[in-house]
Amino acid sequence: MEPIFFGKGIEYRKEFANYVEILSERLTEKRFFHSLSVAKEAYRLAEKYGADTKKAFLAGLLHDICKDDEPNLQLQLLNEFGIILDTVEKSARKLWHARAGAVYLKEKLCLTDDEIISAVRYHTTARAGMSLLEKILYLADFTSEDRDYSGVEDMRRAVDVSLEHAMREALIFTVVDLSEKRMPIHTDTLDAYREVVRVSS
Ligand code: DGI
Ligand code: FE
Ligand code: FE
Repeated sequence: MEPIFFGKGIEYRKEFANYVEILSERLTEKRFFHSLSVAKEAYRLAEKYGADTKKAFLAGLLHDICKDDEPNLQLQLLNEFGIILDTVEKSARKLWHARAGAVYLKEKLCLTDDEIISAVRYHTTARAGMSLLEKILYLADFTSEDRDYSGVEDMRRAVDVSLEHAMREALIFTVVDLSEKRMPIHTDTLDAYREVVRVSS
């Protein structure tokens, strides 16, 4: 099962058939559908906000490429390429797939586009000073058609208002959600939050 693509998304789906094939082998059916849905949404947002639609599609497609790998396999990949995890990353294995994904794309799939690799790296935590492509991937992951968490409709409305507004809402949502679950929050997430949520006088 795949989402229905529109416009140039149809061409990109064909152009990246090799990557889609790799994903279909690496991911569960649900995660595979999610990845294609994020590609579709990232393409839509790129068109709306003037980013490179092809890069956005590809970043969406590949962003969770390591998500269904065993945690130990993800760690092994990170070790193999000399990635040192910080304290929060060590304790939160959900953060590993973003770092592993970036390494996998560069080292295993020989992807050379640093903008896409960086968007994948920061798609889970966000960070301060994000590029347009990084924001688009981060938000597409929140608003893709397969998402059904409570609050998703608000986020879909926010993303059509402006990227700035949506980033603010998404980061507030994340910080509240992680705090309620008593989870450690990564420094990059807190830096991103501080950047977009400022005291108004
Ligand atoms: O991979 P997806 O499920 O599509 O989405 P994602 O890459 O945004 O991952 C979301 C998960 O990552 C969710 O379970 C919360 C977790 N997460 C995101 N930021 C942080 C975090 N976990 C911790 N402990 N700290 C964070 O800053
Ligand atoms: Fe992810
Ligand atoms: Fe995702």
